[in-house]
Amino acid sequence: MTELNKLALKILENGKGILAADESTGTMTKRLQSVKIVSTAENRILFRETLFSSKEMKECIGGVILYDETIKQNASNGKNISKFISDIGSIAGIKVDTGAKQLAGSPDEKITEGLDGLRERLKEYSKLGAKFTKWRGVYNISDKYPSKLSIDTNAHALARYAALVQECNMVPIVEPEVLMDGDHSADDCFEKTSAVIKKCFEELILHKVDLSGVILKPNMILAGNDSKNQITNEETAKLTVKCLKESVPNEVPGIAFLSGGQTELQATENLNLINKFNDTNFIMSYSYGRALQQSALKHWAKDVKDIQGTQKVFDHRARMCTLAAQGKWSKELENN
Ligand code: 5MM
Repeated sequence: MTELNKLALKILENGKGILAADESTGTMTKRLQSVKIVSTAENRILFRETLFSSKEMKECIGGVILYDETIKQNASNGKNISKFISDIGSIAGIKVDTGAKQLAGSPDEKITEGLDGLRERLKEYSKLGAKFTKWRGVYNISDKYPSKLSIDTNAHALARYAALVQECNMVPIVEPEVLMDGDHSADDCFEKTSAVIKKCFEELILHKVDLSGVILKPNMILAGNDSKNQITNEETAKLTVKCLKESVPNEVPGIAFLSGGQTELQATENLNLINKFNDTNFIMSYSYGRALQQSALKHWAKDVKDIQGTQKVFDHRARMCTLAAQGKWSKELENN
């Protein structure tokens, strides 16, 4: 067992998942403005520290993905944020891509940037305490998309990223996100997500990435938001497991889903069903942003001094997701 494999397993052990708190300043500003909070560096760290110091962090959250600004900030007790997180018993990670930009040659699609200077930035993040990293490729679905160009270029970038990250002894989270936007069917989502994931692994292998030291962060298989033909949660779970079983090499230790705009409840229920149907060796857990933070953010925005109340809301979400990652969640537990 390699050190990277041990680390990947540790992040996802015992139903633990990942808190994706890596919103770039632009995204975080949108989130804060939606609840009428001014987006200052102080407010951003205040909300995040409120979550990071919650009770369930220790037992439910194996890793926290940070953004460049956050990993350079201190908690209110003066500790560097990575140290603050590791003292709680979780592990700090860092988003290292610099965002999805217009793809030359196919301007309606995106290519994720950030490879230039990455080796040096990784060394800096490692010194700041990061043990794992994240890079997100984004794909949209329509009749002609994702194009071969988008699938190939994003897979290439993800593989170059992952190879550099492992060279720096950190675990790369590989996140190919096929978006929910549109009126496509679940079958389209299945077919296109499968093609995207297969190409990612083809490139990861070509770039000699140790697959046992990688965490995959995919979307679940869902019909598009605007589709009239929505599928049941059971169907989502079965199709998601089938897609991953067919597309992900066995060496990969763990899969941590993104929530992608699902409600907190839907993301939890689907993860629970996925684990009930999971007949693979992969750990199937979560790496949620919105599905872990939404309710807590709304609560906090009503009274930013109500730290305990906000933490209670977050703790419940984290506990429910961890139960779902073990197939032990139920509506009764959710409502108690
Ligand atoms: C938390 O949001 C992350 C990125 O934000 P930017 O677009 O500002 O870079 C995002 O990558 C996130 O980690 C994943 O999409 C999962 O988040 P959700 O909310 O979909 O679970």
